[in-house]
Amino acid sequence: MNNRPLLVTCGLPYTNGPCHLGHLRTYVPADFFVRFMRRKGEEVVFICGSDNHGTPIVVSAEKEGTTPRLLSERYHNHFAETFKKMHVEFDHFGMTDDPTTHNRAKHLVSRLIERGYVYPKIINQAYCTKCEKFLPDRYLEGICPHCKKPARGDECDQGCGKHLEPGEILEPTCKICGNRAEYREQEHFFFRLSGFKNWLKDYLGDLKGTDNAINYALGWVNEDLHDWCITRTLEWGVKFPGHEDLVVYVWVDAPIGYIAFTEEWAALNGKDWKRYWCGENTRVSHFIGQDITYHHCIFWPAMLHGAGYGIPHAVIASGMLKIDDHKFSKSRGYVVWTNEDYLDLGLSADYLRYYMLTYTSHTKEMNFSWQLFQERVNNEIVNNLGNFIYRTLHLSQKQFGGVPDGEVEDEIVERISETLGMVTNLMENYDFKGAVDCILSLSAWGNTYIQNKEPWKLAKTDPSAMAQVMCNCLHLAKALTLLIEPVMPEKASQIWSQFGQKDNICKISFEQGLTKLPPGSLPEPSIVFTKIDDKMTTEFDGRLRERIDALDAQKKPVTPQISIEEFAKVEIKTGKILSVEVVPKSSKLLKLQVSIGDENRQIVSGIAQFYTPQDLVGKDVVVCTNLKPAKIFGIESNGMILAAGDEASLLVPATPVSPGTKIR
Ligand code: B3M
Ligand code: ZN
Repeated sequence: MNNRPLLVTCGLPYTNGPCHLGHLRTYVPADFFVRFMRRKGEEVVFICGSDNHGTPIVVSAEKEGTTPRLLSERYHNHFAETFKKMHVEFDHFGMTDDPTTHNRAKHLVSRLIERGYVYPKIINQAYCTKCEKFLPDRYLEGICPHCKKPARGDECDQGCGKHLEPGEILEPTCKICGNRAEYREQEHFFFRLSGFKNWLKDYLGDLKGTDNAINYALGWVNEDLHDWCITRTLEWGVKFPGHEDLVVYVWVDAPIGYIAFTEEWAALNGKDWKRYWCGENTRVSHFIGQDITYHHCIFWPAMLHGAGYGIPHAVIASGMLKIDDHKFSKSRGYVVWTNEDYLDLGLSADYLRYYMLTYTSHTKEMNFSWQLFQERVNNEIVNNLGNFIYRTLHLSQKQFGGVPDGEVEDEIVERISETLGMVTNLMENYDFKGAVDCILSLSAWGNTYIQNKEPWKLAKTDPSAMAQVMCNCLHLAKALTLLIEPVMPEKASQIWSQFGQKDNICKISFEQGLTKLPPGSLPEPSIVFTKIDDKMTTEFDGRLRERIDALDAQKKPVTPQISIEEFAKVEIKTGKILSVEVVPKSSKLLKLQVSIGDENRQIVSGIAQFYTPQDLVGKDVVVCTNLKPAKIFGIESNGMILAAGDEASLLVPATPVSPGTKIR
């Protein structure tokens, strides 16, 4: 146990689109961690909120014809509700556009200015002459100067992932109108990040969390650290102190939201926020997606240190998400929306939590597919954990009407305490998959135990031996329920009441909960974990495919439509081939003389591979007669014979018509 208060945060979702599984990859493990640490007896505050500033929000609001504030409120509520449904329970969920973050950001930035960490500099800013606008961040697209992949103004999102400073991107193009942007000089303000290099090296050496965050960050610090432009020419955002025409870059005020939301929580709960953010004794742990490591391991600690706040204790970064082994992509349909594609179909939030925690280790790339999801749920949750718990409750109920008299054997108590020790150790090392697997191994052990003891046979032969087995199994099943609650809170709470427990399982520590059940009756047990059947999987998978195919079809180039007047400009007539000559030195061309009624035309046609002159003489064909004359191989060609496909199947009238008949 640690006497430093633990503050856990999750990366703040931008309020410009709905929640998808990519988001949940950060929030579910954080919630699991918080619930587990609380059960261990730690004092934990769990803070999050929505990120309302920056160009992502402004660009989306413009597209939807609304204001950034209204858009933000809508998605803020959406995220707050979705997290609740996923049983991700923050103590507070704030908005960065609320006054607390504005004030805290002004205070922190002013501190950095006072302490000499901020300086002005004239820089080249991308400007669109057509839109008459400076183009910060996502208003700008172009090519990454480091890896040459397409990139956004402030980040190489499709390539190497590097942060880009204003003026760095190649081929800058306006996102609104597609015009090539030009660079104009403008005064901006820079944070002297380069001055923190040595401090950061030491800091990162002590930072706790996952290797995928810390090792990357150490690599970056050992390379070059550039000063960081922290102002933008935008209306929407936190005003830069002393300059009404500038706002701070969204990555300045967004993490400051973590502090501000703690202040809001503290004010509502009669606590002191400084305990969590000031001094040596803080223990802030940030859960983030791996793609925002730079901001959390480099910018943010330097800002906090520069302004005299406490510094983060740990950064825990989750690997990225794939859908069906394809790179996650909203525009290509490789996305699973948390509500529309999952919760709204009546699926269990707990099953998804379990899958997200166990598919692979937290730091690796996670793949979601409906087949894999079904397999995991059915084989692991239902057949292993659910089976053991239900069998235990059911047999105890049938034979004893509940908990029989008797003691729990030492072996069982030891197994549980050994598992708890291992799980604790894994959790402290942020190995969430390891922890859940360890819990499931205990339940697999329980299944083997009950299978070997065959208590159902003992019912007749040796009821007191059966009572002993059931005492052991009940104790184990109850411990498993407490252990699994941080993973599947809703299901665990249902099971908890089947053990006759009246208190909310969330509030029960291991110390209080790992006690022996008193003998006595239990309510009739019911099945809590049910399987996902093939029909459901096929249906859900079908929905995903349909979306992918529909988006794919949209992307195929479409031939523009033409009006009847435009079509009427093409003159097509029937013709009769009078004579045919081979074009010397050409394997493809034939020179034809064609009658189109009152006139004969010379036409050069690329059909020599498919027809001999004898095949063609006397044939009725279809000719475009108003094509501009052209020279092919030096021979004049005046018209075009129409043919279909790669093998030039000639179009011919179905019944005889006289040459020169107009085709309409
Ligand atoms: N709003 C979302 C992202 O880039 C961004 C996180 C802010 S955390 C302070 O994943
Ligand atoms: Zn433009």
